[in-house]
Amino acid sequence: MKTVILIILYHFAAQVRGQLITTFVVLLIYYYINFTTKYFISGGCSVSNCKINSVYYKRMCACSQEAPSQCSKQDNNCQACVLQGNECNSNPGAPACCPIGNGNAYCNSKTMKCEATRYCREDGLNCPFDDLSPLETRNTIQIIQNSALFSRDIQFPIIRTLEPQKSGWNAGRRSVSRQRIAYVAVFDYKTNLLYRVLVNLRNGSIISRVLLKSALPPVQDREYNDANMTFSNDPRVQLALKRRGLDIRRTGCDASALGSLGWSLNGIGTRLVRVALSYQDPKTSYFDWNFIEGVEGTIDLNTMKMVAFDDSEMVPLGPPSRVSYAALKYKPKLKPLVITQSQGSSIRVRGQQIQWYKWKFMYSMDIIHGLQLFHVRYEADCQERLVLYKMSLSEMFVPYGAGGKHWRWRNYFDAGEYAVGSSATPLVHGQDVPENAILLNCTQFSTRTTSFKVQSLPGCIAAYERDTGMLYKHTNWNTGKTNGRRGRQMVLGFLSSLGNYAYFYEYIFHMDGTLQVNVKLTGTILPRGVRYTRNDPNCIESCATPVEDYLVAPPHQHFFNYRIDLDVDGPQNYVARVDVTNDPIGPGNPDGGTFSPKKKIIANESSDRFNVRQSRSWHVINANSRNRYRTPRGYAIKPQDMGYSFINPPNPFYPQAQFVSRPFWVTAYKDKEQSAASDFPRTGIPYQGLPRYIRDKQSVENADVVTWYTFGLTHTTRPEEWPLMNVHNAGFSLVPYNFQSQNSEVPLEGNCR
Ligand SMILES: [Cu+2]
Repeated sequence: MKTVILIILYHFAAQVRGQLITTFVVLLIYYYINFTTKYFISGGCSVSNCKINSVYYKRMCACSQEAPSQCSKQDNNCQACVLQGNECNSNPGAPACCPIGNGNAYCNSKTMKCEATRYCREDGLNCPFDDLSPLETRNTIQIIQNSALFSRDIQFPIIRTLEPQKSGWNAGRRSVSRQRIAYVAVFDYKTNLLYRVLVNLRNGSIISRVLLKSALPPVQDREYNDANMTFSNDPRVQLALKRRGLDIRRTGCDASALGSLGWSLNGIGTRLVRVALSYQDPKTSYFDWNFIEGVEGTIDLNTMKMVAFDDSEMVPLGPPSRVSYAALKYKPKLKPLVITQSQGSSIRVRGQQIQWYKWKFMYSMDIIHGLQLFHVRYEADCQERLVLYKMSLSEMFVPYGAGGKHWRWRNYFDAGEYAVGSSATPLVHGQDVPENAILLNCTQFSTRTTSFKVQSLPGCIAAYERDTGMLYKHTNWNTGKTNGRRGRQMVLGFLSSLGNYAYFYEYIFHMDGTLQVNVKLTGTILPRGVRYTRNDPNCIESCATPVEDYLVAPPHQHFFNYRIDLDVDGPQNYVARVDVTNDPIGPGNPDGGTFSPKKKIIANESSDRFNVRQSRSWHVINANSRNRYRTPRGYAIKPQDMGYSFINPPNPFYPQAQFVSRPFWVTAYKDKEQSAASDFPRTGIPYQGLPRYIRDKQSVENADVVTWYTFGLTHTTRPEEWPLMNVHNAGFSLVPYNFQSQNSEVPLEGNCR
């Protein structure tokens, strides 16, 4: 057929143009036909012959899975796997060749042996991924303080367990599986230098001390306090308040990290915070972000001196807050709704391991990234299979859309600059989480003073089951008989209270293998003082949403980037973009009404855009593990809240917030690549994090791949969100796609359950 098209095209083109151009055009068209035909057909090549021309098609090539086989690189033919014991593929570069029915097996490229993917011990003990206990944290601090490697004036912006090297862990290296190492970021005030220090907690020794060049740490609690003191003690501030007739004893300071704006103002290496003032109503116990507009200072944290001060606008104060924190008495008009589990919870917690229904995983609480999941497995096709090696929030970015010199700098990197995990607050039964929630503790340390307070924070994480209504329902039209089932989910979450906002970060485990990420946003929106009153018609045009007299709420965005290390039934995966498009009109589709999903394999490290029109999603697939229909098992990343960034050049935050420019990124796995905007977003060097990770465009085919996904909310504020804001939800889902062979929730004869 293609040859016929080729001859017709050649004949037609030769009438129009010269022979050389004709040959070129026809070859181009021929290649296109050849390429697209193979490119868009999913399902793989012949079971006996994988010889093909297109490099893209080769990637889709799959040999028969009835008997273990692989695509030979020498002759591009499918050849049977010669499995001697647990030996795997001996043909480097070709797909791993581990026995079928052992979905958790993978080919160790060093030993060339099929090995079972490793998890932490089922008893939940002695896991090198476990968080540091309060005692271990105190010991770590003491070992570093006693080492004489630093000056006496040091801070510990990050203390966490050093995550085992993935390849070493998967290979079962004894030294890795037994390790207990603390990772510490040590900031030396005297030298203004940041170090990465590794401490061996088994023998109390320091393993290494590495200078993190050009990196700057997140602002510490102690520094916020000191900056606020510097600001409020400055005579210029006191004069500014006097000018406004305000009592300094009723003001509160609010210091914010300046991030990239800091170094664009004063050069790389500068650590600046900007301090604004809020007025505290004497009748209530809290000042509720009632900003005193027009008074603002910039403090250099290294010298603790005010390097810039502004006292310009005179703006009326908003009215006193009507929220009383002391007397929050709410008498519901509704009858009680009590959640009980008379036979106890179905959730099993052992150490940091959790098991619920068909799910097994471990969690950890990181000071920067918050709640993290490791080694997530789900029982599919009667077998426990790996889904994720790790998933965590990697970075969060909140840019404000308000102009003016006192507002245009407002943007927040909540993970890298404010440490999401450090702001975890205890959860309350019956308020934050239901009565049946299991509350878990975590280690928290504070640096509000020079003495480090390490404690076990009770009720820091919650795990609970909840009813989700109908799971499925069907009525037989002829007999009238019905079949249906009730749905349930397990939620694992923690609450981060950061400034005016509170975020409840949730992982929601569905019965069917879906793993949903959801963030509940609540708290109070940041108000801006303006000259106009709520009833002034000018306000609608010239300022943001009025929420009180002389107060408006500017629009802003919340972006959340998750690092998703999917290991779908093993670490060797590939990634495909899936778009739904119309099929070409032809004999089987004469009226053009057919449409179907089309896969395009992502060959190299890269980023991708949303495409709502084509219902774009991204699939992570294991070509070597197949369901009953020989379809490769996979998981889909399904977008839900698609926020488009308004941060463009020449905005100074653009180079550092690159991860919000595109929602989806793919990288080849590297232990050190954990944060979308780099480990230390205050570094001052632009285009770090994801743009840097993908720079060498490494191949991500049949490899250990990592996906990064950003979802966002564009928050155009409403008066209904004032003075406190009801929860907004935002997130995305990981959905099993050919991971199972059927709906395993429907009880069927012959099923394993
Ligand atoms: Cu918001």
